[in-house]
Amino acid sequence: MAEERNKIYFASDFHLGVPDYSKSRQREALIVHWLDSIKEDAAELYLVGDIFDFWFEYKRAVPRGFIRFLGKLAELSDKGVKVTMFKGNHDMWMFGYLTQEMGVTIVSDELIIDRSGKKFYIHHGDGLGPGDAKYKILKKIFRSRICQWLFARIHPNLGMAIALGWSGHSRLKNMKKEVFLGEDREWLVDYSREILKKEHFDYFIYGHRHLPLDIALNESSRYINLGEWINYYSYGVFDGNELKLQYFKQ
Ligand SMILES: [Mn+2]
Repeated sequence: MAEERNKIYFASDFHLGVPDYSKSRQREALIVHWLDSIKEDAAELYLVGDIFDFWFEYKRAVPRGFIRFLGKLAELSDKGVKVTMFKGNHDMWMFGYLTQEMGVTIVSDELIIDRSGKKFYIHHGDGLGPGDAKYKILKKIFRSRICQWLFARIHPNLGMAIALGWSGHSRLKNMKKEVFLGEDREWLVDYSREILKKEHFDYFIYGHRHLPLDIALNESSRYINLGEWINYYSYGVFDGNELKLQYFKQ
């Protein structure tokens, strides 16, 4: 008999596709093992953005690759795991293909959920808090329907090449381990504290920072950053009682 599905899993920033095909395939294999290890006890799975280093859904075509990951995700969904994916700054162009194919829920910005009496605020983490004015403008362009429509008019051989070149700008940065700036300089900590002034959340969960972090904001609220799967293989698991940051080892 299958175990009871009573756990909620969170992970982000797989950046599938970089730094090259073979390294990405190795990472994909590891992710598939992780998904295999959680598929019996997971009630829900939240993939909190930048799962693909670049993803764009054309009306009748999608990017090549990632078939083992997508197949495993479909298997979990078919088994009854509720799968939710967030748009990250690298893969915000998910328009309904994954929903149609495997019932994945796509979240554009923040998602607020209540589970077992705990309140969760979940967001990829891009464009939040003070600073980063350049990206905030870019995000408006990336998210604009007309710009997306225009991009989709470019032949995919060229459009994908441009986009992969662009996303490759941050490739080197993405491969390196991020450094903790201190609680007072971590902008997502700042952003969470601002929200807390108005509304209570037990957990603030983000990706984007590429650094696994678990910081107490006050006696009943925590900031969790899910890290990434290039150096850390970190993920969050909520068992109905507490949320823990863990590290997958094969
Ligand atoms: Mn990222």
